[in-house]
Amino acid sequence: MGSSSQLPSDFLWGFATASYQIEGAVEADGRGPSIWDTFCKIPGKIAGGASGDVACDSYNRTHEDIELLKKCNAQAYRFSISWSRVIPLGGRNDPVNEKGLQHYVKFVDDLLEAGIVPLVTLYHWDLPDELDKRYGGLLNKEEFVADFSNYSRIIFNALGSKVKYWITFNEPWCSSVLGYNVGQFAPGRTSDRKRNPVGDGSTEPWIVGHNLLVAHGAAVKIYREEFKARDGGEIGITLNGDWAEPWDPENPADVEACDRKIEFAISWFADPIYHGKYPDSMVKQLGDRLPKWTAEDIALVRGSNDFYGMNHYCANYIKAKTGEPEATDIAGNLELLLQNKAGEWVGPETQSPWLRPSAIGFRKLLKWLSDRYDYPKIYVTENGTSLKNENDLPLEQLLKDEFRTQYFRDYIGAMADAYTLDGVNVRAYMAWSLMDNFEWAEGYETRFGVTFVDYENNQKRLPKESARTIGEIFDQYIEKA
Ligand code: GBH
Repeated sequence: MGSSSQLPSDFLWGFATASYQIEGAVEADGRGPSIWDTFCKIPGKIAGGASGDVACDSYNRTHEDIELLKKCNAQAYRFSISWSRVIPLGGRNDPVNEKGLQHYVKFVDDLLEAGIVPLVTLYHWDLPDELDKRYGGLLNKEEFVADFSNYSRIIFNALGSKVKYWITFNEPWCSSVLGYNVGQFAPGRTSDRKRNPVGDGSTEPWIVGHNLLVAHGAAVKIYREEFKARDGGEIGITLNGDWAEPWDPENPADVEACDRKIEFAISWFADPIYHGKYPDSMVKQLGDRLPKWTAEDIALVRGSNDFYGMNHYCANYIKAKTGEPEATDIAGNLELLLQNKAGEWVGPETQSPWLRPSAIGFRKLLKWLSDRYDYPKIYVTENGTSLKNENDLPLEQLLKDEFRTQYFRDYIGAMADAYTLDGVNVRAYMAWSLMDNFEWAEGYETRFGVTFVDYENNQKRLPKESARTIGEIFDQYIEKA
C-alpha cells in the first residue's frame, strides 16, 4: 500500500487507556464508586466474574506506565479521569476530594516532565454511582448537564494550564446503546426482561444520547469562555464507528443501508455537532422517540468540536432488513454481518466477536467523514485489535504479537494514504491500548495491549513486539521537519 504516502511532521502519536480499565485502587484516597463498580458486582454481567477492583493497578504505578510510554518513544498519552475520584458523590453540591484531584495533577506533571503530551478524556463511562441512584444519571438532562459542567470546570481549573487536548465523552454511542438498550454495559438497562427488570430500549438510548450531546456542548462552552483564552487548548468529543460494506453490492437496498448504518452509529452525534440537526434517516425511523432540539440546546451543540475524535476498529457487511423496524432497533433496520453474500470474511478472526480487521475500511471511513463534515481536523483517539486466543498462548509466543503488529502497519498505512491521497486532515493517532486491561463485559480474557499485563504475577508489565514496532512504523511515515 501507498509506499509514498506520508504523515505531516507535526503528527502526534501515542497510546490510549481509560480510568476504570487500568487504575484499580477503587477505594484508595476517598474514591467513590462508579456505575461500573456496581455493575461488576451483579452476577453474570462480566466474563469470569471480573471487575476493575485491581485491574492494572495503574493508580499506584504511574511511574511504570510512564516508563512504558518512554520505552515506546510515544509522544502522547490519552487517559481518562475517574470522576468519582475527584467528586466521590459526583454532584455539583458534593465535596471535592482533593487527594483524588491531586493524583491527576501530579500525573500530568510527571507526563510533561517525561516529554509526553497528555490528552485527557473527562468521561470514559464511569459515572459516579450516586448520580445514577440520585436522579437516574444520564437519563436526567437538567441534573446531569449541571453536574458534568461542574466536574468539567473543576478539571479545567486544575489541569487547564498543562493540558492542551480535551475529550469530553468517549463513545456516547456505547453509553447510550450498550448501557440503555442492549444492557451489556453499566447501568445495564434494557427492554430485555431476561437481563434486567427495568429499562426501555426503545426510548432511553435516544434520551441518553441527546443528554450526552447537551452535556458535551455545555462543557465546551465553559472551556471556550473561561479557559481557552488563557490556556489555548482544544476540545472535542470522541465517537466510535466502523466501516460498512454492502452484504450484496448488487442490491441497492444493501448499498443504501451502509450509509444508514454509519448515520445511526456516528452521525447521530456528529450531525448535530457539525450540521445542527439529527440525520434524516433517524428522524424518519424514530419519529417522536428522538428528542427534539430546543434552540438553546442546539446552540450549545452546533460547532462544539475543535477536532473530531475518532475511535475505529473494524468493518462490517451490511444487509438491509425488509419490513418495519422493531421499536428497540438501534442500527437502522439492518443486519451487521462478518461475511458477505459471496461468503468472504470481512477480515481475519480476533478474540473479539465483533472485530475483524479491514484497514481499507479505515481509509474509506476517514474519507466518508471528511466529505460529510467538510474536512475537519481528525484525531484518531483509539485504534487497535485483540488476537484470537492470545490469553492462552505461552508467554514467549504471546510477546511476539505479529498479528497486532501487522494490524498497526496496515491501519497506519491506510491512514497515511487517507492523508496523502484523499486530503483527509488527520493529525493524531492513539493506539488502543498501552497495556492489556479490563475489557468491560469481556473481563480480562480479551487483551488489547501492546504491553502484556501479568494478572497472576503482581500486574507485571512486559512489552510485546507491537510496543516496539509502532514507533518504527510512524518513523517511516512522518515527514522529517
Ligand atoms: C472501545 O470501544 C472502548 O473505548 C474501549 O474502552 C475498549 O476497551 C476498546 O474499544 C476495545 O473494545 O457487540 O456487535 O453490538 C470500541 C467500540 C463499540 C466495540 C461496540 C464493540 C460492540 C458491537 N465498541 N462494539 S456489538
